[in-house]
Amino acid sequence: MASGSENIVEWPAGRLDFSAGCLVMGVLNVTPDSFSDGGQFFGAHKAIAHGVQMAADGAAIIDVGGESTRPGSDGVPAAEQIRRVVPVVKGLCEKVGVPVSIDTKDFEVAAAALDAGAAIINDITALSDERMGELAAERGVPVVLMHIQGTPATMQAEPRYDDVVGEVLEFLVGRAKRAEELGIAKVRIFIDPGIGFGKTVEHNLSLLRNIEKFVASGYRVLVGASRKSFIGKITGKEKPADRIFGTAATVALCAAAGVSIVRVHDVAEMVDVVKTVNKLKIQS
Ligand code: HH2
Repeated sequence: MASGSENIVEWPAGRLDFSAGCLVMGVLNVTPDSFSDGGQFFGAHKAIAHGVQMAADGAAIIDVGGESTRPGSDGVPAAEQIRRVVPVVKGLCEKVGVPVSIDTKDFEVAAAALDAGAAIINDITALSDERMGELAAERGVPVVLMHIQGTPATMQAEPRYDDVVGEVLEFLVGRAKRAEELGIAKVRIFIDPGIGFGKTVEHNLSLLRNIEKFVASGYRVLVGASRKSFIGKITGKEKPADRIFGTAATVALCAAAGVSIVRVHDVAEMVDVVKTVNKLKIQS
């Protein structure tokens, strides 16, 4: 494990300390239709209260999104995402001491969220709109670059790879290098294999089994497997909220493998998992 200052990522609007190991990012979907918690936090008041609770439960980042990207979803116009997320980002930034990230593929939404106080951009299309990268470079904020095959509307129709691990890793390292060219410091780049985004159950399992290869890339890694359908397929749990123990298994595996951030819905439970695995790992 890296030591000293390598474990601190600092930028004008925030700071993350990885010296204990993996950190937890709490999911805050301000949407009526997200796959696991759609409608539960749709409304600024409820959303802010949930974000405050997740921070109190130990989340190191709160990830706010105004558009569901579940399989088959069509997308939400930028103006509507802005209407949903900006009051929540503003309210949360006043109330919590941890960085807020904005989960969007849309440049206008990212810009509005950063103006409202967000401090990280989480882009499921890995800067497919390069204005997003320029914005991150200009503001000095970290970015999460995620892999997706296709678009949410079509991605689960027929995902295909010759070598899922090799192809996803090559894509992400390519996008990370491009982000560096756009002026984003390497320490502020997180790569994410995009569990469930254009992947079969077997593809997801291969990516998780080989997550060390992503960690070995030299970029920090984020994984979002929380409550996803492959866990339901393995455990027989149809309701996403019943997939907590399955999620915990993926979180433990990722934390043990050196993943820097796990993106989860059940923050209090996963903070316990991460804290325990971080302690079990031999620190050097
Ligand atoms: N997964 C989802 C959304 N954003 N971002 C990253 N970086 N990695 C992920 O795995 C990821 C993500 C999907 O989960 P959720 O936000 O709960 O669902 P929905 O897209 O239906 O809102």
